[in-house]
Amino acid sequence: MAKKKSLCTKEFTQLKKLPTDSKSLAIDFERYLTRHLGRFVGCVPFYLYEALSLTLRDHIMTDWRNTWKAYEVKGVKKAYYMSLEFLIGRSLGNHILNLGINSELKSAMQQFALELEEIITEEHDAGLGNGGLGRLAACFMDSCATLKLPVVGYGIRYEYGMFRQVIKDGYQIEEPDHWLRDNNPWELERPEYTQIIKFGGRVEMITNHNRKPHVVWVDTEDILAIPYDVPISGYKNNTVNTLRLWSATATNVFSLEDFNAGSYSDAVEAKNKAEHISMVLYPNDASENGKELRLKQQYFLASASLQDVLRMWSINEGNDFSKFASENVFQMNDTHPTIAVAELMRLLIDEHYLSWDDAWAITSQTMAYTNHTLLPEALEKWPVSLFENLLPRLLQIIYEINARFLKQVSSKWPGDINRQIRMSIIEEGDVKFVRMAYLAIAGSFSVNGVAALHSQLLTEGLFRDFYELWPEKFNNKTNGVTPRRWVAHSNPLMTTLISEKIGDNWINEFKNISQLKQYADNRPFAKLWHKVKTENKKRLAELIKSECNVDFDVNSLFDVQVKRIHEYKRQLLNILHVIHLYNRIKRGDTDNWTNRCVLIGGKAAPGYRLAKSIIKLTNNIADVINNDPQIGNKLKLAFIPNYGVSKMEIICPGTDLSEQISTAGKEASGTGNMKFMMNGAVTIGTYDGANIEILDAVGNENFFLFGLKADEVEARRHNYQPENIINEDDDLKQVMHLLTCGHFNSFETGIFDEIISSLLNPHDPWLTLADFRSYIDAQEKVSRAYQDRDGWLKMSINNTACSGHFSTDRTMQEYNKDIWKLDS
Ligand code: 26Q
Repeated sequence: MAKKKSLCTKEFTQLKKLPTDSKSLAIDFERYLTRHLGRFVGCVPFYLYEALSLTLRDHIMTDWRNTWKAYEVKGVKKAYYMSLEFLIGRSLGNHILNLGINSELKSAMQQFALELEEIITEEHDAGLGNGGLGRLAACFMDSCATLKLPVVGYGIRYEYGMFRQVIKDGYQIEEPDHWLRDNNPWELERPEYTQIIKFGGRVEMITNHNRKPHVVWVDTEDILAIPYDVPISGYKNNTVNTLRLWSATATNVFSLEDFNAGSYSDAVEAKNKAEHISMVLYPNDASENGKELRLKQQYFLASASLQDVLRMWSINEGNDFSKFASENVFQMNDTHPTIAVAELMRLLIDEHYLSWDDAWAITSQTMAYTNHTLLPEALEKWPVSLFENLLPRLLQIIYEINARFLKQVSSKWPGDINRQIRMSIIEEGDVKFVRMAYLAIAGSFSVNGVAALHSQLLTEGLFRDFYELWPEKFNNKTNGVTPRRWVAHSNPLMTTLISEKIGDNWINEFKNISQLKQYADNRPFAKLWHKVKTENKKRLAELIKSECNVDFDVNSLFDVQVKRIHEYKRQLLNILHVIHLYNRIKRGDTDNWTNRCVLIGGKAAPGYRLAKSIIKLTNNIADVINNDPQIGNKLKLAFIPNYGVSKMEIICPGTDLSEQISTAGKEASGTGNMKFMMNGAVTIGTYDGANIEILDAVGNENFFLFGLKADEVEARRHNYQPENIINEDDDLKQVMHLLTCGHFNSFETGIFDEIISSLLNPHDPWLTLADFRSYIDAQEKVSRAYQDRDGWLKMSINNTACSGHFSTDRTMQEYNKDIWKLDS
C-alpha cells in the first residue's frame, strides 16, 4: 500500500482509556467472540484465547498510541535494539499482569463459566529465538517499557520459529513450528511503512547533478520488507513500546511480464524466493558459517530497520543529519545485525549524499555492539565471494572502512604487520572472509560483554588487540531477566506471599526484594515458603507426568538443568552424576540417602550430532532408572521434550537445585541461572559467567561451588589425561564402565561411542572429567543440605532475597546511563 497524505488536519489528542470493570470486559469479550470471530463459548478453546486477546488489545492500543505520540511530541532520543531473535513466548498473560486487571478478567470469564488460566495457555509461544540471546532481547524490551525508555526493537517476523522438539525412541525429531497458522492478535501489519531491500546487481560510478562522482548500486533484485508491529507493555505504567518485525515479500506479487508470457510458475517462484528470507529461524545457537540465506536475513533486517529510522528522521529533519547522532542509537545484539555498520554508511553516502567523513562520524557515534560468546568458533565470518555477489556495494564500503582502520593500527604500531593481519576486518587466505565482530568493533563507540568475567576475558583474549587500541570502548553489562514474567507471572503463589510481607513494589523496584532477607530465619515464614515451593513442585510434577510419564515425588530434591544442549554446558557431567547415583543404589551404598528427581531439557541444533546423542543417552538412562524397582523413588530421571519459554514458566518455580555447570570461561553469562535463583532455587555451579556474581550476591553458604576456575581450565589443558583420572577414581571408573559396557544401550550397540570417546579425549575442550570429583562431592553436600529442611529453606529464601541485582531493569538502566543516554 502506498503511503498517502493524511486526510485529517485535526491535532493529536490523547486517546481515552476504556473501562476495565469486569462487566465491560465481559461484554467486549462476548462481542469479539460472537460478532467478530463468529464463535460461541463452547467453541475450540483457541478462539476464546483470540477473543480475549482482542478484548485486551483494545486497551493496549490506547496506551500504545499515546506512548508513541508522547515520544514524537517530545522529539526524544531513541534507542533501537537490533536482533535476529526475540524469544517472547506468550503475550496474553503478560499483558494482563501489566495492565493490572487480572481479577476483573477472572470474574468476567467466570460469567461464562470459563477459567482465565486455561484460556491463557491456549496461546502459541512466539518462538522467534534459539535461547539465551533471544530471550534476553525479550526481557530487555519488557524492562524498557516498564522504565518508560523510548526503545524500539527491530527483528524478523519468521513464518516458522524455533522447531518443535519431539522425542521418538529417545531421539530428537524436529517438527516445523508454524506459529502464525492461526491468527496472531499481537501484531499489527503496517504496509504503509514498507521498505525496499536490494540484493545482487553491480556498482557503477556516475556523475551526479553537482557534477560530482557518485556511486550507484544498480540492476539489483529487490525485495519488500513489510513491518508488523508488536506491542510491548510496561508494568502498570500506561506505556506500550514497539517491537517491529519485518516480513519479506516479492516486489510485485507476481511478475506480470512472466505471468503474461505464460510462465506462471516462474512468477510464483520469484514470490516464493523472496518470501524465503523471513521463512525460518536458523536453529543453531553457535554460528553456522557460510549459509547465504542467513546473510540475506541479516542484511534484510539491518537495511529495513535503518531505512525505517532514516525515513522517520527525514519527516522532521529532511536531509539535515547534524543532530542525528545525538538523537539515535543502535544496539546490535551480537554480530548478527552488524552489517548495519556498512549499511548505515551506504544509506548516508549513496542515498543522502553525505561525505564519507560525515557519514562515518554518525555511524561510529550511533552504533553499539554486544558480544555474547567467547567461543572462537562462534565468531561470525562470511566469505568475501558471497558479499561480492550478494552485497557488492557493502563489500566496497567494508574494504574502505578496513583500509582506514588499518591506517590507524599502523600509525599506533608502526611496522607491526602481524598485528595488522590479526586485526584486519578481512581475513586473508585462499578463501577470504569478512570478520563481522571486527567490523562491529571498528564501527561502534561501545563494545560490551554480558557478565563481569566474560567482559574481562574479552579484553584479555578474543578482542585484546582492539582493547589495546580503544580501551574506552569496552564495558560490561551483566545480563538480567524480567521479574514480571519470571516471578510475578510464573510464580503467583510466591508473589502473593512476598507481597504480603514486604508490599508489592518489588515487582518494578526489584532491588527491594532484599527486604525478604529478614525473613530467611523466620520459621513461620519459612513454613509458608515451603508450602508454596511444594505447590509449585506439584505443578511441575504434573507437567513431567503428562509429558514424560515419569512420577516425580514432591518430597524429593528437584534437580534441574534446562538449556540448549551443548558440550560446553556439560549436560554430560550431570548425566555422569546420575549414573553415579544409580550405581550407588545398585551397590547398596544408600545410607542417609536423599531422594532426587533429575530433570534435563533442551534442544540440540539439528546438525549437532553429539548434542543429539546426549539427548538419546539421557532418555536411555532414564528408561533404565525409572523402570528399575530397586531404584524406586530414590532416583528419577526425565527428559522434558520441547523446552521453551512457557515450559520454563512452570519449571523454574518448582526447582530446588539449579545446575549451572559449564566449563569455566565458556558460558558468557547464563540467564536461566537468574530465573532459578529468583524463584528460590539454590545453584550448584562452576565459577563461570554470571554464576560468579550470583555467588557474590548470596555468599558461599548459599551456593554450591565446584570445579576448575577459568585460568585453571586453561592451565590444565596442557596436562589433561582423562584415562588417569578414571584410574584414580573408583566411582568414576564404575560410571565409565556402565557407559562403555553398554548397560544403557544393550540392543543398540555402539550408539554412544562418540560420546565416550569425547570424554576420553585428552584434547576434550570441555575437560568434563577434570571436574567430576569436585562435582560429585558438591552434589553430596547438596544431598546432605537438603535433609536439613530448615537450613535448605533458609538458603532458598536467601537466594530470592539476594537476586535484586539480576533484574533487566537494572541492566537497562546501566545500558542507558553508560551507552544510550536517553532521558526517561
Ligand atoms: C550465528 C550465525 C548463523 C546462525 C546462527 C548464529 C547464532 C545464533 C544464535 C549464533 C549464536 C546464537 C545465540 C547465542 C546465545 O544465545 N548466547 C547466549 O547469550 C546469552 C545472553 O547474553 C548468555 O547468557 C549465554 O551465556 C550465551 O551463551
